[in-house]
Amino acid sequence: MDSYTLPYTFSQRAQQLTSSTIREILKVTERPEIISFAGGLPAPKGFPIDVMQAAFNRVLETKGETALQYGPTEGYAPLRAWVAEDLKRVGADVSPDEVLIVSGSQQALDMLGKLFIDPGSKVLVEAPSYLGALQSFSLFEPEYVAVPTDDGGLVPEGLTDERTAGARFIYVLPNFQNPTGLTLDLARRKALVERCAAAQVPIVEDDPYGDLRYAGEALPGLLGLGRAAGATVIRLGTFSKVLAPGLRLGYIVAPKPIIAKLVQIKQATDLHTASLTQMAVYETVKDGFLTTHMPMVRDLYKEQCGYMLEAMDEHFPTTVSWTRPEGGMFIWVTLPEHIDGSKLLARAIEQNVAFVPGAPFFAGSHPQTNTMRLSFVTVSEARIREGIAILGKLIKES
Ligand code: N5F
Repeated sequence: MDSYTLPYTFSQRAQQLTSSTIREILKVTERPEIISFAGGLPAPKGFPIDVMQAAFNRVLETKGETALQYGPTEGYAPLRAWVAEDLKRVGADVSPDEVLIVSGSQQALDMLGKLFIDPGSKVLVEAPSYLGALQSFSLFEPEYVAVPTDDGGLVPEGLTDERTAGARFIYVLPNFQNPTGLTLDLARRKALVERCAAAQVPIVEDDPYGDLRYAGEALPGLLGLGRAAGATVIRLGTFSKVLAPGLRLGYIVAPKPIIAKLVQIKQATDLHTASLTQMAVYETVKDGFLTTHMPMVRDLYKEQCGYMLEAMDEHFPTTVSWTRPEGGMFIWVTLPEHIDGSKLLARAIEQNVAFVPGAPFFAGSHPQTNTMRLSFVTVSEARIREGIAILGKLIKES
């Protein structure tokens, strides 16, 4: 945009900002005829609407004045305590005052950018990584350094002294990574936290999908492992994938000095996260609702993932490879080198099928363009099979 032709001037930061590819594709996928494998939109069948309606009602009836009032920036104290207690499941022992409630983990990513990144600051990311995080961090103009990955996800040996020197943090998704669907095994988790402890690089562990495991064994999170190894770990969690993303409710767990700074940043951002939402979610989860609710969601996703993998085995040519996730929402596809995911998307949309091309998930100037991310959670079995058959045909024609 030529800002000098306008009667106002945007900041350089804003001028560099680009739209999220996912959000742009979502505009197209609102058309009902589109079979969308694009957004990581949780299956609405999993939304506990009745339970949440009752919870909102109870909060308004019994604590209405508090729920409709401004609240503390740190968040609703009982919810912070619940989060701290819940983290024992991933092997972490934290106190409630190390928990800050935020308006979705996307807000946490923005706040971490504000906290850690100056123009030119080194930030370590997986290649590929969650494009929404790259979009958040990029506002603060970091210099990204990509850490190599292979079939097992991030390669800890790739954290060489040269890469880690002076890095402000490393951003990692250990479970069913967005976009690859890959999970770091225990040995890699341990090696990662040890290297980061030695190099004094804080770890930002983003784990929205950890509770969506439907195969394999649960592994301890980086928070507990990292603390034991002397690393600084900041963990991001969210209610988006276990309850509903429209709630816009998530949390950050970090050592107290980091929480204190983040509280100042959040004050400047939005004062605090919606009181009513926090209280209703606490009311929903406090007596163990998720332990009965999550198996239903996991079964649903496991089934959906199976349909997509089956259809891919049937329709995709042998020149294409893809990941087989143990949980989460995404399958990552590597096409023959001459096929560009963005061009394939343009042709797929003409045939009413959408996905997210892989390139925007790569920080820096060498994206792997022959890739795409497929989400299997929101579309019915019949439409998964139909959409994958169309994609298979388009790939063969390319
Ligand atoms: O907690 P919330 O809903 O703000 O989740 C943001 C988020 C943070 N970190 C990772 C690794 C994520 O995958 C997400 C959500 N990502 C979805 C996706 O499709 O990649 C949702 C994006 C949907 C949208 O832009 O509408």
